[in-house]
Amino acid sequence: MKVTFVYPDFFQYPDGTFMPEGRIYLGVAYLSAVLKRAGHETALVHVVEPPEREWLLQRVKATSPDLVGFSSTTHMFRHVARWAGWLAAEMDVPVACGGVHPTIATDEVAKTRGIDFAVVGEAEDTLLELCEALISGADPSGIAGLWASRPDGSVARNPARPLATDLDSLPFPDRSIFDPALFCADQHPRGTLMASRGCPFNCTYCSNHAQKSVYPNPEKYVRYRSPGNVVAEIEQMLASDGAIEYIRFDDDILTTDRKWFAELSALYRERVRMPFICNSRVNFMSEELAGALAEMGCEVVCMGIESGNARFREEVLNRHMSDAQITRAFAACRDAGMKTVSTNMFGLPLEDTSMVLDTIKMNGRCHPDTIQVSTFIPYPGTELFKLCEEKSLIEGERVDSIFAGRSPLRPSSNSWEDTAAKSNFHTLAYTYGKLFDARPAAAGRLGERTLDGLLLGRHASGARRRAFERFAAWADGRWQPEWIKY
Ligand code: B12
Ligand code: SF4
Repeated sequence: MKVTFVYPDFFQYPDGTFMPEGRIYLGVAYLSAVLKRAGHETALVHVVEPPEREWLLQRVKATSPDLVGFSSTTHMFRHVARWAGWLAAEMDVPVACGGVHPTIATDEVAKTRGIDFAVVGEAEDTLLELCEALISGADPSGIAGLWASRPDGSVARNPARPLATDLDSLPFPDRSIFDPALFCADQHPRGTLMASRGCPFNCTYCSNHAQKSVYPNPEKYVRYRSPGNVVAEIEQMLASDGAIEYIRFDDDILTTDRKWFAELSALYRERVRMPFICNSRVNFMSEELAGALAEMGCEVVCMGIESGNARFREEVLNRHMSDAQITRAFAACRDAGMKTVSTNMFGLPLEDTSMVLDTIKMNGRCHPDTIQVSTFIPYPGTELFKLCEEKSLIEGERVDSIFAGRSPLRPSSNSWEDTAAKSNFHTLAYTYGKLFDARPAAAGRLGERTLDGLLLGRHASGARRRAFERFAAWADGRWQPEWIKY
């Protein structure tokens, strides 16, 4: 059987233009590997910019598929839904859709015209079973993890199958279906892989807890491959792609299990010895771990700050970490010689301008080399989505990216101060950073209070606004380090 995957891979800038991503996506690469191992054929239509109808139809038809498989995040689903309609009007081929969005919003996907099967959760076994049923002519509507549209318009809803726990039994991802000609520049020197699956935390804005909740064995959500299996995949990747200059571990947190990480680290040092980038979490970071990461070859660590307001983090975001833990984690990485990236959100529900400023100032204290700032988007099935619904905050359409500068939420403030804080996030964070380090410290504190006062002060708004704009024009880019890739 021939399965053609269609993978949308672009995001939108604030001005409405689209940026092609053009990256390897392991979800589809794993599925392709499992299908090929079972004797099936696969193809990929890698969609790196919003396509014309004819372009997409021609590409899919050219692969002569027996099954088309769309992959979709929440952001991409409005595109995928439209494309599935195009296919339904032109082709007589069964269509499945899997990925994060079908996992957490299965009902919406299953009801979409042109989608015959919505696939819940990790799908290596589900997709294989679906292919076998389609070949043998068996009724697929009872396959675990599959929501199947019946001819009478009803939907057969089969809960997710238990999480597979032996990740070593999976073949290495099939990267060969990706055409390097479509890669963005960042992808070429980067060897991307995942050494584990899942995250033990339940941050209320992140789709992890919603994804975890669909499985009958959620306690098994965090799983590790054996270090030998991970290193063997890296060796295979390096042997087949001479352009790779560094490794990117895409695991949500690479450092959750100390013992496993120590074994991986020893093997990586012995057999790979290549610089790498990974994600960690401040509550795992210590001087000791930072030293171990640096020694292993880690050059960049990405960690979430998300909100600089301690109470909000604790009570609304379910992120249990103190301000001191955050600053110490960034300092530990820096002292060990690694670069750091902080990830942050604004536009969170119940967030006011002073809380945006808390996040900015926390970045000032942490001195990350690169500060990623995104707009909060509520994902279906998450706790924060429920809160947004309870408070009737959702009023707009879904957007294609967390970097589009838009959100479907009613803005918590329309004041110039709020807009100014958000649009000058980097300038402010790096300026506060300078003030926190200033000597004498009293001069720094005076500068901090002055800057706070421009955005939060009670004095007449017009004069403050003019003063802020003068400051922002002067400080823009002044202290900002070069943007690092992560
Ligand atoms: C690598 C990664 C990326 C890559 C690849 C994108 C992608 N499609 O996942 C890049 C860098 C491009 C990326 C970009 C973005 N990402 Co990202 N990313 C990840 C990350 C860290 C790993 C994904 C991965 O490879 N997982 C491993 C594979 C094996 O698991 P999987 O993806 O779930 O795939 C399995 C199933 O879903 C299913 N499946 C998947 N596709 C298909 C297709 C078919 C036909 C079938 C049957 C089944 C199926 O089978 C797969 C194998 O078991 C995840 C977090 C995570 N831990 O999953 C976030 C994650 C997917 N990203 C997220 C976000 C928000 C983004 C961005 C929006 C950020 C932005 N730029 O604005 C963009 C959006 C990109 C887009 N086109 O929509 C969110 C998505 C939330 C949501 N509800 O949509 C996630 C879940 C992070 C989070 N925890 O919130 N991301
Ligand atoms: S720690 Fe990161 S990946 Fe894990 S639940 Fe929180 S935001 Fe998601």
